[in-house]
Amino acid sequence: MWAAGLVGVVAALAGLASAELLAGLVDRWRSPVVVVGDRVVDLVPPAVKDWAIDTFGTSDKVVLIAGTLVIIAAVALLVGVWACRGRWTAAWAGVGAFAVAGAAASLGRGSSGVVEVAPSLVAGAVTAVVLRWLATSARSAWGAGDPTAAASGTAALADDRAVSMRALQADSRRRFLGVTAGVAAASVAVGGVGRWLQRQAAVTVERLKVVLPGPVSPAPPVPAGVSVGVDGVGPFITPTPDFYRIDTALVVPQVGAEDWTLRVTGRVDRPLTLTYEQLLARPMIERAVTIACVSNEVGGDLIGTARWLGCRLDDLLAEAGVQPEADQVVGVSVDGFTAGFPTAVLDGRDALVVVGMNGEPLTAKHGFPARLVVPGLYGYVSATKWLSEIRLTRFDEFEGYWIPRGWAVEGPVLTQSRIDVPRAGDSVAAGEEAPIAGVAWSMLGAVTRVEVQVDDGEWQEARLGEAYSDTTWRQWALSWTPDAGEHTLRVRATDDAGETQTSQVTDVAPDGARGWHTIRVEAS
Ligand SMILES: Nc1nc2c(c(=O)[nH]1)N[C@H]1C(S)=C(S)[C@@H](COP(=O)(O)O)O[C@H]1N2
Ligand SMILES: [Mo]
Repeated sequence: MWAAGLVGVVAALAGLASAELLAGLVDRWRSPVVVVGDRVVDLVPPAVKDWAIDTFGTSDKVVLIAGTLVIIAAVALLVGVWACRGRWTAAWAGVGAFAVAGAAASLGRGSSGVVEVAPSLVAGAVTAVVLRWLATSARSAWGAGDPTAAASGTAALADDRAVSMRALQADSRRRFLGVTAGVAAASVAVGGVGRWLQRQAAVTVERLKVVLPGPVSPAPPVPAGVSVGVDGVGPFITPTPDFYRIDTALVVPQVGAEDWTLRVTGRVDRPLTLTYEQLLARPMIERAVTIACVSNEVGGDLIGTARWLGCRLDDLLAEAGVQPEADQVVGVSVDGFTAGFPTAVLDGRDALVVVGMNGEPLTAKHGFPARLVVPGLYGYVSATKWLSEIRLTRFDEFEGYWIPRGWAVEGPVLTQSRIDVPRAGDSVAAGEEAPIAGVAWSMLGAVTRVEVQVDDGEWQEARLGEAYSDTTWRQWALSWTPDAGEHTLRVRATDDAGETQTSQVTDVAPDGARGWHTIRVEAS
């Protein structure tokens, strides 16, 4: 009996898993279990619905799906028994009824056409094939064509024949169990992948539906003059698809905005909870800000500039009422990551609870639905993505994620400059004019001078692109006519406080890389 039941349940599992996978792969296709659940919700009398909501509260959907699965499992048991007894007509009818029910349900509510029945029909077909296969294997393992009849048949057989028969059957039972376990495990894996893909798609669709409010204070337009017009020096605003991504997440968290909230907690007079809608309703400002990773090597590309849309963090915290003993603002992510910076950093600079990046809702990779961006600080102490909580605390009571792992408690972005053109190892034409160009940043002051040294010559002042703001990088370029041979190029920036970058190279840990970006090129 148990083997027959197992056959039915595992066959149903395989069918449902294939449907989940299809629903994950094709946006318009939906999981049969979910569509059936939807139809039940549509068809059930209001009184029953009210009772369900009263009894199960917000878990009513979970209960509904669980209930659907229990019914499927019960019928699957029965179908398995029929199949193992060779009552194929009944078995096929059972499988068919479910495929048809799923198909019919998928034609209901918001259907966009007849192809939507595909997951249910495929589920039915896969179930049928697996059922046939496992039932046949079970029948040969249990002999007498009927595993539901337990061992009575074999026990009746006398002497030697019975013994060898039993050995043979023990063997094929092991094989049956192995195959069944394999099919079950594969189904769970396939179904899991399908659910995961569906979740991704759901958040993508939700994100596409978001209409961002306009900013009460837009970012000043980017003048053409910010660009030095050299090919190979990136655009001043980094396109989102090219923007560096750094985080500890193995898979990008898919956070839906619908049931997401942002809480302001800890050492505040009035803890706050905002829904996504409430967050969007706050006055939004837009600012172009360059953000960088502390792990950016000298010359590295873990830096980018975007137009960030968000509400002011200082306003939000003022509303919550930061208590005087709080000295740290900690962003907490839904994935458990934390990053903290001094409350003193909120000195009027445009620290934002960001919802938009370059005119669109944040992408999942960059923190949808919301993240922090604090000009002047490395991401690891400030730029929490998939933000769920802003916690006011003290440095002597809380350390952000990277601090116990050996990184500095405070992470102001160091002044740096980078040569983008030519690239290290490039060969350039000797005797022809070629530009040397790149970007430089000083995140709270301004870059006032960039100098380039060719081999051991004099430092030459580069032409600077127009300054945009003191929280964005600045492009620079110098024209150069190389002699034939190998050359070493170096760059250094000076900020408005008169500080020139140190030549002393340091590792990225614990507080960011120092030193001059130096490359070698060949002119011939
Ligand atoms: N939830 C979460 N947020 C995070 C991180 C993380 O690991 N998890 N990494 C931070 C670091 S180290 C950096 S440099 C920035 C990078 O932001 P980006 O991926 O949007 O460029 O995100 C910050 N926010
Ligand atoms: Mo970082």
